[in-house]
Amino acid sequence: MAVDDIRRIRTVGLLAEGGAGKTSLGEAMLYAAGATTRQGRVEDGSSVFDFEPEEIRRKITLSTGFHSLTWKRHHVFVVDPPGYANFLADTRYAMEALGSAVFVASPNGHLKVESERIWGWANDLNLPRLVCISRADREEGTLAQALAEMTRVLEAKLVPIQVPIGSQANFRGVVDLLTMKALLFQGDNGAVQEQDIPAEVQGDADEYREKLVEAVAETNDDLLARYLEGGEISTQELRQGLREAVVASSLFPVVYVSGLRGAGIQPLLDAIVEYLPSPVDRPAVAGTNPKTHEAAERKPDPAAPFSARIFKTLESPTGKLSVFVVTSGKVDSDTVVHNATRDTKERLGQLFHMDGKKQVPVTSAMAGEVIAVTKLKDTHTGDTLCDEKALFVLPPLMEFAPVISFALGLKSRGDEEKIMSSLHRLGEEDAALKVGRDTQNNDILLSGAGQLHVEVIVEKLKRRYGVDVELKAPKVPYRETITAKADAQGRLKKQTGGRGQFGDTWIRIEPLPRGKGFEFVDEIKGGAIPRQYIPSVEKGVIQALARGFLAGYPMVDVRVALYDGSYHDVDSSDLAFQIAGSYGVQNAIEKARPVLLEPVMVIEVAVPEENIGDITGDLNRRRGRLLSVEAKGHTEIIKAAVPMSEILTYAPDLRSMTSGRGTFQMEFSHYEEVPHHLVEKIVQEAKQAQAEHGHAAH
Ligand SMILES: Nc1nc2c(ncn2[C@@H]2O[C@H](COP(=O)(O)OP(=O)(O)O)[C@@H](O)[C@H]2O)c(=O)[nH]1
Ligand SMILES: [Mg+2]
Repeated sequence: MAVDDIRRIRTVGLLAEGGAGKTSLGEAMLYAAGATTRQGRVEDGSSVFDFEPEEIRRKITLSTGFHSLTWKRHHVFVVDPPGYANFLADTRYAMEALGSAVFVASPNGHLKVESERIWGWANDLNLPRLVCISRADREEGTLAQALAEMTRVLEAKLVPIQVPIGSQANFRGVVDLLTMKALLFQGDNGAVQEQDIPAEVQGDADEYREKLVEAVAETNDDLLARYLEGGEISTQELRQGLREAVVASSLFPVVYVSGLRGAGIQPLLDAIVEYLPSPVDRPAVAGTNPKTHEAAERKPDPAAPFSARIFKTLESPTGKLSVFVVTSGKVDSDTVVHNATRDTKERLGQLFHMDGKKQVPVTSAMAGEVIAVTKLKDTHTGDTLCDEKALFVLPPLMEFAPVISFALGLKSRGDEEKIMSSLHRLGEEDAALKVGRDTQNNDILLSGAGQLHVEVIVEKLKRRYGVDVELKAPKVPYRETITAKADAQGRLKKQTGGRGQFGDTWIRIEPLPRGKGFEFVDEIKGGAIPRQYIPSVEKGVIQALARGFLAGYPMVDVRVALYDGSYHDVDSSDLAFQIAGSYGVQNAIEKARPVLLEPVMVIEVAVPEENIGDITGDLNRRRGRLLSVEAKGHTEIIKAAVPMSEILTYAPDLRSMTSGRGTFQMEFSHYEEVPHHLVEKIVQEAKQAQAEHGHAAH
């Protein structure tokens, strides 16, 4: 359906940790609004949001889904992002497109760390939110418990606008605290029938009505004065005051549903159109002028110059699909726009709304609309598109550093080019995927947000591009260095038949501070080695350092000085001096007490406070060094420096230690010497790997 009145647009995300019931709720909303003819289910793979085979197989959302619905002449863009930690980059980017959200929680109010993180992002983005308690047909918990728990963790002003009638199997309706009427569930499409409030919930209803009036009055001076003087506040004034408070993100109304059963969905849709903002209720967005770098802003007003953010890229049967939300102004199909991030022109062809995997053509779009276009030339996730005559660029999207790397085992060498190009295409739609190379054996390294993430990438490689790879154990990029200064001779003298080979070098090696890499110093005086052979020596030295000494890992943080040597008029050559240089440095290293270095990560673990003892104890056993422990609400944030080798497969361990409630992120910090008692094992393993590698090559 074309959208004509911007005040009737809602761009709503379903937000929460994985498993909260977002996708099921989205399906119930579509069905209740008549956008679908039957309610799709995650469990049987019939959800229009989770249509990718990798999602259906796992029964979880891996990538944001989209669908529109129409409710009471409003056009609602429903955005359904993932909630699991491995896929939160997609969630964050989708949130940049939203105008508001429905935050999904459970009847006991317990929130996992992902939910807290997402709530925090919603605060950063200033997103108005309804809190929707779902799964009320199945799970235990009273309204008072849910409120207490969520208020404690989120530190937000939650205010029920409904109280539930019955719970679990007996959950059969809600009291609407604005009309003070019971709404009893009818059928499976979210419909309700209005009745008088049953006696059993009258007490709750009166109590929460009073709290609602008070909460709204507190946000509005006029209403507050009247409330304190005991004056009457009409239901109309209450609605108006509530809407303003919600739009300003100062109150978060709480409602009850069962997504799976479709119970209470029509009142939820009513609340979405009544209380959540339209694009014009949202503040201007801040950015800059890419030419002058001056601060600029754009109002979400159809009359403002056009600007839009690409927040997602995906592959579809019709080619690359770029998804953007219009941040200001209006745009038509077949328009030339400016890519302000890359300073290039881009032609938008046909504009589409997305209904699951279906694309619905539209002729134009205005602020708040979620739009897909195909086959953009050089436009990528995060880019800003704008009017050619009114340049404007939005700030870059949040970066997500990878936390785990796997080497890829190829079924055949010839596949390599195909793998790289396939990975490049997957990288287009997945900002958390990074591709690199192992410096030791040139293996392709796949890095991502966690093991599950990388496994999903491998599945997509196979399904979409027919590329079959296996994941090798995660790799630790060890390094080598020396701890003492030493010097040695490196000499090559060969006399085989005709012309001989001669090169002679004296080399000194000394340690440099961590992170300094490599320095080569030429201290040759009086032509002991002719000028033209000095770069040859350096080349030989570099090659020898790259091959390592103890376990074949690159040697770093050394200064190598060439201070003497000799040559032969006929037998000296570039190659002879390369070899002599490499001999010299190897001989010197042997005397310079070489050691192994290992990468150390800084990890930040967020866990419920009751787990803190287990987590710090476990980090200790992993040779971790505690840096800080900080309470954030009822979550503890533990920061520690831990050797990478000890924390390669942390995700499943953390999951089992915290019953799935902990999350972590980590990044590389620095290199440190491997403790003596561990060196031998690493050296043995490296030698074995090299031997196998060598055999494989034959
Ligand atoms: N009984 C019941 N189960 C639900 C409800 N909502 C979701 N579920 C189930 O909870 C699981 C996770 O739901 P899903 O919608 O995929 O959650 P998401 O990860 O937040 O999108 C699925 O097995 C659903 O069938 C509900 O309202 N009632
Ligand atoms: Mg989902």
